[in-house]
Amino acid sequence: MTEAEHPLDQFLRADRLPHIWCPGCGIGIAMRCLVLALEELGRPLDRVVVVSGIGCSARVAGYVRLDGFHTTHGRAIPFATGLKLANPDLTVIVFSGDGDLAAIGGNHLIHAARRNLDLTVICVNNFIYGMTGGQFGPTTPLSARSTTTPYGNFEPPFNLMALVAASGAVYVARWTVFHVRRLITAFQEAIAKKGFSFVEVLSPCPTGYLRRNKLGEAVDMMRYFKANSEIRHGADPAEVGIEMGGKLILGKFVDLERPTYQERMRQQLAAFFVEPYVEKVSEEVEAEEVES
Ligand SMILES: Cc1ncc(C[n+]2csc(CCOP(=O)(O)OP(=O)(O)O)c2C)c(N)n1
Ligand code: SF4
Repeated sequence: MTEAEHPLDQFLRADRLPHIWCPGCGIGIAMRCLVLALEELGRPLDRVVVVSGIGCSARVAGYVRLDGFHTTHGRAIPFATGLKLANPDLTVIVFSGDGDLAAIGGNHLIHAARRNLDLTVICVNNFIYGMTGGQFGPTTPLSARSTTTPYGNFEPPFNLMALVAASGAVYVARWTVFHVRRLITAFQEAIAKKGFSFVEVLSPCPTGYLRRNKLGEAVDMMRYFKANSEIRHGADPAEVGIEMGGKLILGKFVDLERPTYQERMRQQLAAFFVEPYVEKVSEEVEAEEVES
């Protein structure tokens, strides 16, 4: 098979390859799951946008052959919000790291969930700041070593599932890069979901996390994911925190309906303004396009 015949050619910017990821890094698996999810969903690709912040995970926005914004550190969600509000017909996917989304970008994360913006956020959680050399962050488990916690982390980490669920997300799920089929399905469900959906993807960072914690190679982490995962759909998000060396609770924890930011905005403004000051719902736009 030549390079030109690669089955994912349609989805990848070959001119941006080779990628920057270390051998054994899990981000590429997560990216592959995303493009397979998009392929199976069959959404028109010219209406799908991937937005990222900065980090190893964030590189995905530049590698996929879709409209993409590789934005500033922590600010993927504000850029994505602007895109969605300006063009409600777009499918807007944020793909970034745990540090980007939950540390510097943590405020944007909780408020996007509270507003129930119609976005899908895919968060690669490798428990560390990979790109900048393995500093600890808000998802680093207690006692884990990093370049900035050489004697072990003593800051309690965020349980991202509880954080986004409590903030108002309507779809909340966690898988690992070992569970590829489940991950593809979760991405499809999250993308199809109207409102704020969040998928946490546990992934090995052999360079910044595994080595420093003497956890072996990437394949050892995959074995760990396989042996220590328990699928518990519908589990209370507050009960699925991650501990160093502990059991990983995976599954779909939240899947509910509530009005999106734009639905509430339309409803509220329609009482005061007339078109074109009130945004049209996409079915109306499509109906007009067909008529004209
Ligand atoms: C405003 C700003 N602060 C800090 C940085 C440095 N920086 C770049 S990526 C990064 C963290 C990346 O970690 P994460 O989001 O977990 O992604 P990973 O590299 O692990 O995939 C940091 C702190 C930056 N680029 N901009
Ligand atoms: S530093 Fe870690 S997260 Fe970054 S590419 Fe290497 S293995 Fe992946």
